[in-house]
Amino acid sequence: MFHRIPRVAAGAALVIVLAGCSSSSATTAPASAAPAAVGSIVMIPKQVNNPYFDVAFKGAQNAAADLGGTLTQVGPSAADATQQIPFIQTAITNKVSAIIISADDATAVAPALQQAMAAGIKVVGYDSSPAKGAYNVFVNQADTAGIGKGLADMACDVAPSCTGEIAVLSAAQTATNQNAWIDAMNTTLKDAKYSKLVYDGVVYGNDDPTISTTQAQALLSAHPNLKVIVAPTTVGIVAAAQVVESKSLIGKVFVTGLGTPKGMQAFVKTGSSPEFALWNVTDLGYLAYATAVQLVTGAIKGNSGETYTVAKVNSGAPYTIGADSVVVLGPPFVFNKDNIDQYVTSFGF
Ligand code: RAM
Repeated sequence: MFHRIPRVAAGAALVIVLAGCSSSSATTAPASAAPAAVGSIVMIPKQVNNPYFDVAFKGAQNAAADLGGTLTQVGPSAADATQQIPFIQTAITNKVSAIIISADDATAVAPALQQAMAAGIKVVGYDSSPAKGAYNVFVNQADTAGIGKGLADMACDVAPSCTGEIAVLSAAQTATNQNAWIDAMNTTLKDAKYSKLVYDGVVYGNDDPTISTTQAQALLSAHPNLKVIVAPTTVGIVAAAQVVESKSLIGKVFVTGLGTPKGMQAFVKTGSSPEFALWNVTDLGYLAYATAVQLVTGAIKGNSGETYTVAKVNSGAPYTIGADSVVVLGPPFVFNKDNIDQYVTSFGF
C-alpha cells in the first residue's frame, strides 16, 4: 500500500508508507571514540561524484563519530561495476573490517564480495543490493514494491486526469535498485486505476548528467505525446526537469520520480515537477554504518529475525532483519510545493 499521512506541520509534509578513474575522501572518527573492535570500514558507492552518495557518506561519517571506527569512502567516478571491483580487492588487501557497498551490478561485484566475506570482512549492501549470498545484510532504503507503486501513483497524480503516455529515464541498465522499482511500477500499472496511462518504455542515463539529458531529449523526440517522465534517479530527475524547462514544456510534460529536495526545489516551484519522492539519505548512510558496526562487533550475524537498535535512527525503535537478510530503513517522503522548502531546510540535502 502507498499511504500518505501528515508528518511535520499539518498538511505541510507527507510520508509514503510503503507495503577507470577514481577519487576518494575520508574521515576518521576521534581516536577516543574508536574502539579497536570496529576497525576500518570502507564505503563504496555506485559512483563518488553523485551528490546522493555524498549525503549517504555524511550520514555514515556521523555514525562513525558516534559509534567508533575509521571510515573511508572510495569508488569509481562513473556508475560502472567493473570499476567497483578493484576497490573491493584493495579493501581485502587492506584487511578492512567491513565494506559498505551500493552495487552498480548485483552479480558483477558478487565474486569479489564473496572473497571479502571468506576473508572475514563483513559486507553491508546499501541503496542498490549486491546479489544474495554476497552480503551479510542489505540495508534497503524502503520497501521495493512500495517504491514501485509510489512511482506509478505519482505518474498518475501528475498526468492530467491520470491519462497519457509515460516513460522512464533510469540510471544504469544494470542497477539492481532502479530495475526492481521499474518492475514493481509496471506491476502496479496493470491495475485498472492506471488503465489510461500508456507505458512507452525505459531509457538509461547512467546517473550521468550529460547522458541523462540526451536520453530525456531522445524520449521527447521519440514520443511527441509524452505526458510524464518518471526518473527514479536523483541525477536523471534533475536532467529531465531541465530538459522540460529548456524546451518550454512546463504544463505539457511533467517530471516525477526520486530526487533530492534541494536538487528539485526550483522545478517544484515552476511546475515542471509537481511531485516526487525520496527517503532520508543521511539516515540511510547512518543505518548502513551502524549495521556494519553491529556485524563487526558480533552483536548480530545478519540472520533473518535478528533485531537491533540504532539510537539516532527510527527514533531508537528496533530494526528486524527480514527475508534475505534485508533491513528496511523506513518509508520515503513525498515532496510538493507545500512542503519542499521545509524539507530542504530539515534534510539539508
Ligand atoms: C541515484 C542513484 C541511487 C538511487 C537514487 C534514487 O542517486 O541511482 O542508487 O537510490 O538515485
